[in-house]
Amino acid sequence: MGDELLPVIDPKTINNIVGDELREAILKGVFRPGERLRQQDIARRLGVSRIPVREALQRLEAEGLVKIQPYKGAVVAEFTMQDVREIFFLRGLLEGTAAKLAAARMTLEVMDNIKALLAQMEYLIGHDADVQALADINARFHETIYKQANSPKLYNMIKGLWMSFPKSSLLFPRDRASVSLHEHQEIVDALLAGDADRVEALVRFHVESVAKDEIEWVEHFGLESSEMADGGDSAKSNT
Ligand code: NI
Repeated sequence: MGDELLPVIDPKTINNIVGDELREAILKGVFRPGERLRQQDIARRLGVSRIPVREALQRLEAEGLVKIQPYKGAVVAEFTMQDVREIFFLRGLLEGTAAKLAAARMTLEVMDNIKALLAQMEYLIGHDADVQALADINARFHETIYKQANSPKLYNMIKGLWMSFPKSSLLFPRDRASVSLHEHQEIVDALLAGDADRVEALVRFHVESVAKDEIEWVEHFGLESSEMADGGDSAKSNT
């Protein structure tokens, strides 16, 4: 045990940490769609060598967040309306299915957690909480339901779709939060009633309803509108 003073860090761990940091920065809009990702700059910012940065960029390319172009190097992937529509369509199908499976396996304990998250969202909206707090509570509400489906592959596919394009492209008018709250309430009521088919239909409707608002917003302001939208009365949120 004499080497305790020299902790060995697995290169795989460094690659994962760099990959997670980069993914988060892209999803949060620190790097914008179309922006160049210079290995050297990123390595310096994260205090690592270029090797884990290169590996992380390759992994993010496989995930669809980064494009590596000849001569130009890595850039943050840009998204079209067709991409947005396709992702929301698949999300509606998968999230509806996960919620239906969850409804059939619901327990009192998980139901209590879901009700508490709904109450927290209502509180946050009533207290004019910041958009990140609303987005977090929304994500936890959905995750808690989908986990109860007990289908890890389905859950990972949903999370993959959530992470498949930069959220900086996704902005909603602030009143979206109250619409979502109402739709969440209906989902909770159907879960309490044990009506799995209704739960599936409501979750699919909820995702489609978010998609509709998102697409209207993007058609109005364009895919790259966050500066303008952040200055106005808008909210970022998953669903
Ligand atoms: Ni939602």
